[in-house]
Amino acid sequence: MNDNAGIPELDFDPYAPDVLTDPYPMHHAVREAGPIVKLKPYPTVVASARHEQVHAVLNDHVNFISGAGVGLSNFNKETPFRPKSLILEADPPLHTQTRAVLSRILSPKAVMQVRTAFAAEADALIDRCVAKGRIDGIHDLAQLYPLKVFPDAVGVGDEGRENLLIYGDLVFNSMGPRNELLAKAAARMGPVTEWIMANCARDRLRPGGFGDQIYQAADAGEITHEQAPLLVRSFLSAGVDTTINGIGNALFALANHPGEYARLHADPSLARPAFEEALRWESTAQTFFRTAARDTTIAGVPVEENSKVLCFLAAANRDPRKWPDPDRYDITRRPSGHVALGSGIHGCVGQAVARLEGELVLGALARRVKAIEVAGPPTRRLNNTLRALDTLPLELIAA
Ligand code: OVV
Repeated sequence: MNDNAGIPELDFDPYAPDVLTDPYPMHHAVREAGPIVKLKPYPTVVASARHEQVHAVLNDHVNFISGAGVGLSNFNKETPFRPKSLILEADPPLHTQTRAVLSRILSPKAVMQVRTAFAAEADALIDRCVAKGRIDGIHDLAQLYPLKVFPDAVGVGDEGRENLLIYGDLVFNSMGPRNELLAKAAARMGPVTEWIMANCARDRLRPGGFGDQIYQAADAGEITHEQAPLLVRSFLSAGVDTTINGIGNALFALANHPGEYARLHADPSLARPAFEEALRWESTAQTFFRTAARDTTIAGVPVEENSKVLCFLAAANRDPRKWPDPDRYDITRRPSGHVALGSGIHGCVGQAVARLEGELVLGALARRVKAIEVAGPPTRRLNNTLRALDTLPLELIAA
């Protein structure tokens, strides 16, 4: 027994560069130590890497709130690095209102409307990649696609879109500690935040796009006009870096599992489940936090009010208690219940768009490319929250 009511205490720093480079040994150790653990470098945090507890925390928004931040920082004690997101870092009743608007704009039915345009871009981009043969999977494919189709759908102009990459990197780094990664991301920020906020204004957004539809919801009185730009900011924060890395990680999975790629090529209708399994196997958003709103328990273990609760999404997605042979990338697994897109009232509101992008890129690839070969060692872009590649050299063998 110890001071922490018997909670195992481990000496891992999830944000240390070697752990970010290869988080899987830490995931294993945290998962096997117990349903919840403490981490020595972060005494005010309790963490879980098991599916059951991560799922339970995400589905209890009364005890485990988001309004005090969904990163390491506790907004009850520290000032948020930017005005709080009105959906991500909000609780009911505010969250209920804003979520209803974004949820309608990004609904499966609404997303059907952009499918034709998104499919044409995927086909054109894959054609260009096949023509090259040797590509960098990140710069030539995973980055270009979301950076084209998503801002187009939101209705953002063509100029300066690279700012979205810098901003996304910053937002997701800001959910970790004030380490060197955050300092480096913040140093690049200067004009980027201004560019982002300028592009949230109504007169910059194409009429009818996702962004403009937020202002239409304000016209209809569902939200206020003051809230509208911050909700557009959520699109620009969460809509690009996430899908880029989802697609990049899926390419990494397929390139390293030629047998699975062969199955995808033989049956391109497996594109969607192959993307889904990549989300489980190499989860883009590795972690999210909640904050205990009161003294409560997780798995019967007391958790003190105002504790930050670290949910290791990526580890839950490989918990052997939930998944048979969890480290295996299997495109026909159909991993329903994975938490790569969260779960509960805060579950990814853009998931229909994210899945569409993944499906269309992998589908276009499956139809035109017979095999993907790893053409060199990939390099990682370390981020406090995202599992991200910087480069992924690939050779595409045309069908
Ligand atoms: C899911 C997510 C990630 C980052 C930012 C936001 C949301 C936001 O609402 O700004």
